[in-house]
Amino acid sequence: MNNFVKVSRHDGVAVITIDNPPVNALSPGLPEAIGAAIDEMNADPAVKAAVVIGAGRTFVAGADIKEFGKMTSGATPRRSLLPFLLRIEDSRKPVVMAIHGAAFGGGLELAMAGHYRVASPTAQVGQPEVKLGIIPGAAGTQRLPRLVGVAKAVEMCAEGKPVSAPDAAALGLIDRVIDGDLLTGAVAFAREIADMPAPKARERMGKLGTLVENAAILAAAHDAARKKQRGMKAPLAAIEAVEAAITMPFEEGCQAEQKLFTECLFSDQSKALIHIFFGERELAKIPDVPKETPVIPVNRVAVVGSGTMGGGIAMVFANAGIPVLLKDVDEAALDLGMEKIRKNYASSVQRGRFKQAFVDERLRLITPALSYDAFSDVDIVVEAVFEGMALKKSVFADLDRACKPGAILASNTSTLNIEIAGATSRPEAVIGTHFFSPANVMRLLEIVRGKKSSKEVIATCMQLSKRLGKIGVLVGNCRGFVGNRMFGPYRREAQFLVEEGADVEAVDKALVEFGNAMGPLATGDLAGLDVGWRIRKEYRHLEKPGIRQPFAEDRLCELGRYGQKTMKGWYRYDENRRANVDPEVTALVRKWSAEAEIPQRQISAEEIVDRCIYALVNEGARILEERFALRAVDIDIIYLNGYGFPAYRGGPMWHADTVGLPKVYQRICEFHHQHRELWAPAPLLKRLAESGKTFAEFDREQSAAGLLERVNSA
Ligand code: 3H9
Repeated sequence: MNNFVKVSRHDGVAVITIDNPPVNALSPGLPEAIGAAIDEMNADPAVKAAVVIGAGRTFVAGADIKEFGKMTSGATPRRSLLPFLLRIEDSRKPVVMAIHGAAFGGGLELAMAGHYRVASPTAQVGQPEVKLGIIPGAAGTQRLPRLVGVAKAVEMCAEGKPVSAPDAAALGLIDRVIDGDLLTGAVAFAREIADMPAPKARERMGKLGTLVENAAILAAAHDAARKKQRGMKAPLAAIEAVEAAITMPFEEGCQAEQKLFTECLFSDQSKALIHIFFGERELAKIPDVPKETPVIPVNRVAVVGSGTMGGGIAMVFANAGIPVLLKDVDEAALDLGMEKIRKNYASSVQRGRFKQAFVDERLRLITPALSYDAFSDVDIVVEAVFEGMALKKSVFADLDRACKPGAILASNTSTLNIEIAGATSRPEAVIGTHFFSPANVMRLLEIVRGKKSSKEVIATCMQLSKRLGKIGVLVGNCRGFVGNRMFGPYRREAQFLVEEGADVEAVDKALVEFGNAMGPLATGDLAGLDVGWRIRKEYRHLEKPGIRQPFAEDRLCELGRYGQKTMKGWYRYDENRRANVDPEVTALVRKWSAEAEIPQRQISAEEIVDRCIYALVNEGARILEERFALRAVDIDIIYLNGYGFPAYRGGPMWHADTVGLPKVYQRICEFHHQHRELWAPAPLLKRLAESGKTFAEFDREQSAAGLLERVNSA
């Protein structure tokens, strides 16, 4: 035994406590220690049963994910948990698994090797491996269907969603939910069953059924996986592994699972998703804003502007249980805003996302306001009025007067410089909180650091993002911040491609096949082509003369084709918002291109993807070097959560690493040669490519050398 496991005795019951902070992951040496403790318990005549419990905040969060990278790179040999789990299941004396916090992945597989499972009411169990691009690899796909039936096992293994302890009890996965002290309850339970036979999950057959009986379940699971997790291999592998539980004896089923697990583990998809898992946990680490930075308590908030964004943001706060004032300039605008919020909630109830009682309570938390009178009470205000510097500055001057000292003044601006701080007497309290549309759905929140934003204000917003169920990423204050600054070149290339002869739907199709949630042109139609058009008009003076600019979208806007809102944009929309190819657009663009003397040619799907995706990568590399993002992985997370980039490709920067930076750099050089200035390779990309390094290595080196300076707020 070793430091991972402690054994104590409680009146004939051995208590085996797993202690591997922070989440009791099954690091090398830990399973061996549990196995040894079980052997010891079996050899001790004074002991009749064992309880296995986790120290600290959780039972076992699964295999140690850090080990996977070492295994796939060949640094450490592949380890199997299966023999240890069999050793537990074959114990002569019963083993009770006592679960609090989470029993996830290998943690649930460990629990299922025990003879009984008890849990705290708040505990959760699950097989979330698919979210890491893998499948359960320690007989989870074989024991779970034996305990809960094929339908639930397929759902849990292919979708990865956790199940609460009471639900798991109803499924037969948990034998007793214990109110009060878990250890006391688990020891009492162990005494109750000590003299009974120890049931083995692997021998249970009652819930499995035949392949014919399960055919419809498996077919539906395949369909759902292809639709909801498009492009991902692990969900399909998980279904195949559960199917093996039906068609093969346990041992053979385990072998089939092992084969699928190994294929998934060594895939690029798994490496990408593991990169994101650790990246999401890195986000909170801001070099000059340490964990201990004090935060401002947020109990009441206000939102200025009840349009689509403002209303959505008010819902985000209400959904988190925070009372919110929603202000607009006149009764009519406010009524419209509140009506939209009610409609949004009603459709959530209809779709089964929320219960009516929850919605009623949330609506009570939103108080409409026509003046700033009640603003003296709020801890943070989010301004979400129309984009336009003059208006924003005047709102901030009003807020400065109306809000109490110490209140945070945040702007939801998406592109304007947050130097609106200058309109207030408290620039340290001013910050950007860039929500993505629809705000109540999208997880991303760019937190924009102003030149003078204080550390407390930054720490508060980062913490608040978690409370709101968002992924907060700290970014610097440049035009477009990180996400939209990169989106500009990406959509620019999409337009250029159409102007050079590609069909509108061919551009979108190539990027959807790459894995993006939507194509760039259809995305423009959804967001409203007029939004970018207005911004471009405001910034036209910044464009360098003589450099090619896309024209098609501006011309479409001049014709009143703003996208879905006018039923016409790049596509023509029917009353169900279905996009149809519009020959009129094709003819118009061809005519405009001829007038501009742009040579027309056949363009391959490969070129479409390279032009659009490498435009993201090149701009991302500039942002990184200019320190408007702290890490390459921060950029990746922004793209996954705000722009529908496929998670299994790990984000644009990780995707470039996977393709190989020399290859990406070379392609960008070709585009530079063909298309000139706009494609000048980013110096950082050039350096990394020439020295054989990756963005991930750049992140690691910066972090190890303490070079992660604060994000650029210039
Ligand atoms: C698996 O089990 C495969 C099996 O089938 C067996 C195959 C043979 N490993 O999330 P938090 C770290 S695959 C290593 O902020 P929370 C995390 O990086 C695994 N490290 O806490 C962070 O480190 P740091 C299947 C892990 O309270 C710290 O712990 N299991 C692991 O918000 C705190 O994490 C999963 O996918 C791990 N398994 O949430 C579960 N888990 O402080 C993954 C966490 O240095 N984990 N860390 O940044 C979770 O879902 C959440 O961590 C959990 C706690 C809900 C447990």
